Amino acid sequence: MRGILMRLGSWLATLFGVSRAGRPPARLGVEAFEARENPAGTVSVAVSGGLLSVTGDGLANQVQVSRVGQSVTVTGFSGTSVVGRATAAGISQVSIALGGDNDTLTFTDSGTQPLTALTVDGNDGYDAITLSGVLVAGAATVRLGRGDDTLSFSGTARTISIDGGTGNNTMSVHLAAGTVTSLAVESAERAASGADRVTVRGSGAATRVDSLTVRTGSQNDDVTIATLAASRIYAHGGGGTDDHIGLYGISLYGQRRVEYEGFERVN
Ligand SMILES: [Ca+2]
Ligand SMILES: [Ca+2]
Repeated sequence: MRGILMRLGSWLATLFGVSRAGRPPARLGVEAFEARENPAGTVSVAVSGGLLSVTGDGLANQVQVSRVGQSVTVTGFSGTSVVGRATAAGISQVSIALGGDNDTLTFTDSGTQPLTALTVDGNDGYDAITLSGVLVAGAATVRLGRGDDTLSFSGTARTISIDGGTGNNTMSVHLAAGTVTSLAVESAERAASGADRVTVRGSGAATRVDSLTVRTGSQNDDVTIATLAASRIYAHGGGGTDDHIGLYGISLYGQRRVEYEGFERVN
């Protein structure tokens, strides 16, 4: 096998040399060059005041963003390069946009003071996004864009807005203790909205959500809301013929309203 591969490589090299000397080489040569040069693209880091912005490109970026104290470090993996300041101090707000293609983001928040805001845009492509230990005094906003995306969110924020966009999305929210005034997990109500799996799980009665909204759009979706205290819960399964919702271990305060519609199966 190894011999065959070596002969194949030698044959390709010969072919490549011949075509360079004669006609322009085919796309094969160009693609191979790009793959070696920049296999997973570039993320750019910019700092303006206390705002740190991380911007991916149209390639499949793999990036980790870590916050310790008020210092944030951006690291690229698997060939993703970081342009700009890899580490910045005095950061109070983080905005991450991954651009197109299938991106992987891990944001690990070990800050002692909450961020004022966190925004994450997955954009097009099948993105895998993990936001761990999030601590935000204002709005945490996540938009997954098109594609079959996976989001895992843990932590808390004053308001949390998650837009799954289209595609078959898996969105898991694990809330820490604390009060969330508004949590919304929504997917577009379109034919291509996709089958979604949404899980919102709290840390018991210490997790209080004043308003919790889940809308999963068309196709068959699965929603679980568990282990938290809420004033108002509203869920809409959208279209689909086999939508499921499970409500477990929920205590109510304030408005004490739980409403759901568009689900064929309820637990
Ligand atoms: Ca990208
Ligand atoms: Ca996406």
